[in-house]
Amino acid sequence: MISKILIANRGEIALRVLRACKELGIATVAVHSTADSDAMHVRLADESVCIGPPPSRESYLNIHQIVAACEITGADAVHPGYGFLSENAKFADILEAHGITFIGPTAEHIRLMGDKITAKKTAEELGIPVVPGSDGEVKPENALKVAREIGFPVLIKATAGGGGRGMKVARTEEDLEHAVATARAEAAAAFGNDAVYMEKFLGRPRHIEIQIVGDGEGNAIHLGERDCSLQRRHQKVWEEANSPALNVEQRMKIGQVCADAMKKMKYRGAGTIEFLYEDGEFYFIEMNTRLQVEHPITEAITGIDLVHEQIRVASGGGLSVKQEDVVFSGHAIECRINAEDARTFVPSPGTITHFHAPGGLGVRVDSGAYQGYRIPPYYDSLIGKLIVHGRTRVECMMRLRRVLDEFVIDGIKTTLPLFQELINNQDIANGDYDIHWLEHHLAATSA
Ligand code: MV4
Repeated sequence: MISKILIANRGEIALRVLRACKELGIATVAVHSTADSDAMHVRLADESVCIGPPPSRESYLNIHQIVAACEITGADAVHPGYGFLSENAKFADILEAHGITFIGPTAEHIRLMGDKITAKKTAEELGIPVVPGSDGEVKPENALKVAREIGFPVLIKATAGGGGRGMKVARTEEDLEHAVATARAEAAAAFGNDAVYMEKFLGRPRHIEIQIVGDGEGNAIHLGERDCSLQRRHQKVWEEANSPALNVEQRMKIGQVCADAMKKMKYRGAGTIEFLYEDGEFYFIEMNTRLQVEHPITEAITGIDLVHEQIRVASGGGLSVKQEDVVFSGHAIECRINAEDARTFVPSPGTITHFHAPGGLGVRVDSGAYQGYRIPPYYDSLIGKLIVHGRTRVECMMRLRRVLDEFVIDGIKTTLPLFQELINNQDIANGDYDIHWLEHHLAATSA
């Protein structure tokens, strides 16, 4: 049984995990860089350890410091949150070697899904629909043959990539050689690995992801989908559960395909299986072996605390709920509040002079920010998440409109004005958008 959890993260997710630990009566250890000494989760944790100077590689990514903090405090488990070391297989291995429970999947499964080619092959073997494409790595000398078999347009992707980095589209045979060479060069520069693979390019898909949880022993459930299509430069901005594009039959079918796949894998912990969705078809693109930023909208429509599930499973306690007991109720939307200009997205660190979070039925604000909090410039710009739930999408949107008017964050620029624009947009009201909609909207409406 886990008695003390070290939270190897910062910001809103560190606070979120801390809250789940406290509810379970588990002691908490916060770690922080010198830039985060005044962070909310540090104040609320039972213990805290400074693990280094502000740069992430010297603090939140410093495995030695985090293991040392476990030794000093006697933490017997680590929750990695998302980002940082959350999908670092070596970190998982090192913790296990020290007899410290990594609250997440096995290092083997992290590695398997971290390589985009093995991830795709595994998905296909497990019966998950994938994008038509090459059977593994594509070399320049066989790129044309493979592209002709797939059919143009094709997309070249970095094997070690993810999150959209190092992707190149080739629309015709004339584009191909240059696209492959550029993708390989960018992959080598970004990931130290120039291997690329090829897929049929989908032009106007939605980005739909399925939440799963497995107990590591062959049980697994799905908790429905999240539509994350409203993105800018691969940064999600607004996410919804359910997707406006899916009906119940589609939801249950793709959800069960994913749950069955996770049973076969004996997957342990929370995970998200990412799809592109176009013309009624799902195409696997990646699997994330961690908790995601947008997990609260799934919690809102199912009533299930995903961090509780992660901790239960890591303790060997199994899943708290059977698939037949999972009930989807209502609709939820998450707006990511970044310390950025709402139009240019230029980061806006600084001190918050006024912070008034909204409330009421169906309103959740996950944030470590507070009046007087100084936002450090060293980390990503996410300062909080606004999650709104309603019995229907219409009720959820009505509530979101009221909440956006109520939310006050002064002293820095934030993305709140962007959501006040989106909540009044007809395409958004109709749920009529794909992965390119937001960038097209921003370009079309910029001065
Ligand atoms: C694609 C695609 C179109 N066709 N694959 C971007 C990051 C990574 N998750 C995979 N991505 C894409 N893969 C094929 N075969 C379009 C994208 C893509 C995208 C995917 C999801 C959400 C936003 C996106 C923005 C640009 C491109």
